[in-house]
Amino acid sequence: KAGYIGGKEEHMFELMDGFLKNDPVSLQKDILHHVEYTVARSRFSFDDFEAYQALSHSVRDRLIERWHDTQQHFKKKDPKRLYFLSLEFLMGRSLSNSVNNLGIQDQCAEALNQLGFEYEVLAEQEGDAALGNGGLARLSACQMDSLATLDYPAWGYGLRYQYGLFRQIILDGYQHEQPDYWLNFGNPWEIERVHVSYAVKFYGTVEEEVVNGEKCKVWIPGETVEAVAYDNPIPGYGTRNTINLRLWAAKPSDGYDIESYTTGDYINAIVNRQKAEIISNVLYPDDRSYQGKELRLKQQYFFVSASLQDIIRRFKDAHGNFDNFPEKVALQLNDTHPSISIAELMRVLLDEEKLGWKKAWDIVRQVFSFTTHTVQQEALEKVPVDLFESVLPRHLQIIYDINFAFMEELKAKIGPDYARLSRMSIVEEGAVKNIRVANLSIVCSHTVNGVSRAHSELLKTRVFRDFYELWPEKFQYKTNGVTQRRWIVVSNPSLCALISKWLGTESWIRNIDLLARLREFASNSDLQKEWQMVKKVNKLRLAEYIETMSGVKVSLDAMFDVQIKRIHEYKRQLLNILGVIHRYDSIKNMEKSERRKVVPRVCIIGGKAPPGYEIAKKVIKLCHVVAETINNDNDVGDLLKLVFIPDYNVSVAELVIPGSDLSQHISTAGHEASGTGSMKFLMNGCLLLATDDGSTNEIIEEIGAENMFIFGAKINEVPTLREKGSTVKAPLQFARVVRMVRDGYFGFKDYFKSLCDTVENGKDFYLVGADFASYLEAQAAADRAYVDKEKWSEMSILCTAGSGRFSSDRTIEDYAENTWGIQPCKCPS
Ligand code: Z15
Repeated sequence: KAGYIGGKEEHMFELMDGFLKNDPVSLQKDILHHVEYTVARSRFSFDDFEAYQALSHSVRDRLIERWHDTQQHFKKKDPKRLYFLSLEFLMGRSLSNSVNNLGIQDQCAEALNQLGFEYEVLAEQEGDAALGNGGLARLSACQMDSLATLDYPAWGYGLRYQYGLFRQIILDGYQHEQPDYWLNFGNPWEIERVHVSYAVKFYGTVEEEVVNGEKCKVWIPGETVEAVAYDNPIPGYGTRNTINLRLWAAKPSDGYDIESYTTGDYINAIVNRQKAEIISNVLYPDDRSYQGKELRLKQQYFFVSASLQDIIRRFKDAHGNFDNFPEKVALQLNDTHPSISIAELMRVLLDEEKLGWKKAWDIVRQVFSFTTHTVQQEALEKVPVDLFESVLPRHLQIIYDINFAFMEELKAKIGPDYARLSRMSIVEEGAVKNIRVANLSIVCSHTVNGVSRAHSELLKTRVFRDFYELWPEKFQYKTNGVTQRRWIVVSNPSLCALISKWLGTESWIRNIDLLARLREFASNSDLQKEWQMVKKVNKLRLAEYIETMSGVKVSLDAMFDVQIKRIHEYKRQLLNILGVIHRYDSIKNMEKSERRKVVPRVCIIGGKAPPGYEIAKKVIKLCHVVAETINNDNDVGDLLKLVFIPDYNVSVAELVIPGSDLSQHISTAGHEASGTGSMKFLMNGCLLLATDDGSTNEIIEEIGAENMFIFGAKINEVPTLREKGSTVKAPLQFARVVRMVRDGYFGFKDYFKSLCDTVENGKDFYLVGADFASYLEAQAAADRAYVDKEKWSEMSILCTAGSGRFSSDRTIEDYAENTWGIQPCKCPS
């Protein structure tokens, strides 16, 4: 066999001299090797970035070894595998995460030290991989970490965007977008697989043919694009298992000759072929408004088609027919974005594998599980039928056939309730006919998951009520979680060390339930002092960052109050800013003597507005002008600062979260499906100021409402409050702060008019005014609590101690057991 010299495995090991070693000297040798031969710099002169590159390549080598072993082991055992399909993964940085999961941080630090470099400084050289928008995308990344750590035989599949989420530049307080050139300096964390590539087809026509006396449909595509695999190894923590995130890039296919009669023809032909790459060029930057764009549909189908070809090839390598496909393959749909894979699998089984409708359908409905991340009707994807027909004509037919069968089945069950039938149909009739991708996903999946308990209730009673009544057994929920490896161990090393010291073990990094044992020590004054020290160190780091980014000096004695997330009206950054204005106004109106009682605050806001979302962009501008006024007012001084942190992303979050005292999760009840930011703050001992939305009530169960600041309308109160509209009296303070903005206290009067209009004159869809009074009360309660340092520390410790349920390890185990039916498959070390 090729590669085996003399067919002896032992000899292979001799030649390789065993595996790469992780002692400092071996690491040092490898780093220098990569400086010379990979980075091609002299080992006598290289800078921090080049050292980062060389270190990364050394780590990458170790990942590749483990990756090979893991894949080999999976192949041998042939377990049921999970394929996690997602159009977005927000991986952030890889070096620190990989080094931590491999358990070689101290050795790397020592190796670098002797070469005159500092590990932490090198880790900072890395830019983020931001192939996603927000919560949904970071959730995928956290789940990949848990899948690897828990030894599950899983693969991630997605798209390798040339440009990730835009860079946010703030000029004069306005957001501007710049392309994210993340690949310009090379990417050591991916392995290009030029030989793993598949043809993906678009457009064309469908014809009927008779093959062996049987009628069948043949798709004659009009365009072919090549999908090339890029593998991103995902190392587990405390295990050799290293799984794969395979991302597809579009390349022109080399299948056709070019016939040209002039030089111009020839040049144009090449240039046109190059346009194929557009498909994987850029990530769509608004995560919940879909405009029925052709490119978006092509992105979805492109990654899904390549992934399924890859999955089916792997399956066929080990199995003679499709009988046990459902026992070997679980396909997870991360939101509706990859749902075209349902029609694609059906098409492959029907048209290519010739299994016949019944058998194909039987397989399809056993393999897909679908997770939805939203409660908002308008966030549910729809694809215009015309568009579908032009890009994927055969898939449209298949969807029609699925829908026909479904409608028949439904009619037989519920009778001629046409209103309901039309609500549940996969095809939306009307002026513009649409495919309802969510309906397709529900009909064809064996399980529909929500992302928190409250979300699941809303799915059952509102969003997908008709479907729940038809198939109650399909509906489950898995409350989201985040990985403690990144969100404590990597981003908050001092807290990590402190936790391990008090628990007397590091096992909580794999077994998060152990965190609960911190409760025992919550009132221990030694722990409290050390806990405060850790917070102080992290606040210092954050304060330095704030000063560099915005020039504002902040006091470490102030409470750091943080809201970082995408900017959306429903997340109510406006409520936060109006609250800050109220605080400012109150301080201004105080006697000097009264001011001494004010608890100093640093209010920190960060997040990106979707480029086309005007109101969200105005919120950013408002934050800047209010900050300008407050931060330069000598009456206020250190009592209040407001800062906007530009270009919020995963690595900024890693810096900000550990340095926060209080964090805000203040969406209008019934709008945030889960929220995962809150979980990261909890793990880091930050108190939450939150509405009863998304996963908040599950957090309350773990932490206790007495250790949180909960306010605002409850989910069930929201519809009534909305109906009452203008008759709900917003408090006087609310009218006053909105008036300040309207009257131009902070300037830009005309510009902010439309923003103010969203919360006044009976509109206020997101109930900013209705919740304002209770918001201020919750803020006041936070002030009172902050004054008592011991009490605050105890609450903070209890937050960390109670955060265990919100580890993605728990989420993934639940999925494995109750949705995917997969077992761990541990690679021997
Ligand atoms: C997104 O980040 C989320 C939902 C979506 O429908 C889209 Cl398109 C993007 C978020 C939810 O808003 C958030 O509540 C949830 O925690 C997160 O997905 C992960 O489930």
